[in-house]
Amino acid sequence: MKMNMETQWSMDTKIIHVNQRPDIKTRAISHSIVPAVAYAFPNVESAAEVVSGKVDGTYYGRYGNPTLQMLEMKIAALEGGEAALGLSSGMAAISTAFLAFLKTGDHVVVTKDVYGGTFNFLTSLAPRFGFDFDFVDCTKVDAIKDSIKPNTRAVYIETPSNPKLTVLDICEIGRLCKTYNLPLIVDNTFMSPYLQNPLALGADVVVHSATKYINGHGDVVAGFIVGKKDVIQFMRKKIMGDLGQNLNAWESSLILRGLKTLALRVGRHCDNGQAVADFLNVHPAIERVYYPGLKDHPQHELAKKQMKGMGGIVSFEVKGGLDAGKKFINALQLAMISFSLGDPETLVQHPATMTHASIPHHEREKYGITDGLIRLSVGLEDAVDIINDLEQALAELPTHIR
Ligand code: LCS
Repeated sequence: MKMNMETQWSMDTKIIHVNQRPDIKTRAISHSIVPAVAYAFPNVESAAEVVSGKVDGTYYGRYGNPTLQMLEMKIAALEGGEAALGLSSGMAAISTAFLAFLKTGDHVVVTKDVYGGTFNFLTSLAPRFGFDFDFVDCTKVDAIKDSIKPNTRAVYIETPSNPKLTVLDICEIGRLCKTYNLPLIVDNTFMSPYLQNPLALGADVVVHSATKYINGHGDVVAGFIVGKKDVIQFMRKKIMGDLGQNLNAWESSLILRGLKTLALRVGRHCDNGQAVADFLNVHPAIERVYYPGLKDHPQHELAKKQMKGMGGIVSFEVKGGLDAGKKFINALQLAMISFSLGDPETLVQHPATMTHASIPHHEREKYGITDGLIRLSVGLEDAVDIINDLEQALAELPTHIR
């Protein structure tokens, strides 16, 4: 009997081929876009089977479409999960994951290093839905243990974190969660499924902003949740479907196209990220650099164990604080001042006034998001050009700090 080669495919091959076959009718190799909202059934019984989830299929655009379905199957396979749910944004994925596990009176432990939008959701919306949360230093597993209450229903982490690149031990936190029977939810946006697979390390649910590396071209806002089939089905039917945060076929198609080059893009992001971090780390005008690929990063050894590469995000502080930081950012010529990350273009931003501005100043300081912190999403350009741009902008700073 012939061996099934698919089970032996490497990640690079899977990214291109997994769960994606030529169209049966047209033999087209690239996916087709099916924007239909409604689907016809041969009889009432078969419609009921699809609606109830007994049989896989599409029946109404708010719950999915065939183009998205192909993409969901790919994302599930790349993350090593049973099923995936595509949604209209990363925040839709994150809020759906919280709402699926938490109801009035419940509590969730959340890493203190989270994306500003996640912080915002918890601090502004969670109280209105009646569930409680604690932001905890999840680099210390004992701190997580101490914060678990009788009404705790989930643990939520982001690793590496935005924007400080704190790396958390998914295996260790996963083990703790198992002993307390709590689901562990991991935001894997900074890594993409190419560099880290939290489910294999002991997490129960993975969330992504696909707006970033998964699509990778800065032209789609989207999110994914990956986990067990019954959990994903509940989220699709009872949360996403009711809130109406579906992802349409056009955008699914763009992501399917962007995804094909994930391995190549992420590999280049990692190479460029390391080159930029190495350059900044020894530059006299730089106070400190946050990048897991640097030997002096506090979780460098863990990062090497848990991640296939160090990613393309480098955060740092220039000497001279806020004023010098702003002067430096404004002097950049290639890097563009922008909110997003994971795009082909190198993007720079100032978390205290941009992505994390919704977090009050005293809270930001507590989490190490200082006013002088700068985040660079290192793009796909030639590393030499990126570094030359940084160098010329640093040369604009007053001589006493460089
Ligand atoms: N998770 C992480 C780690 C993120 O960085 C973001 C967005 C999200 C979730 C939310 O995804 P979205 O809804 O935007 O698809 N991060 C952004 C950032 O750092 N700048 O602008 C958006």
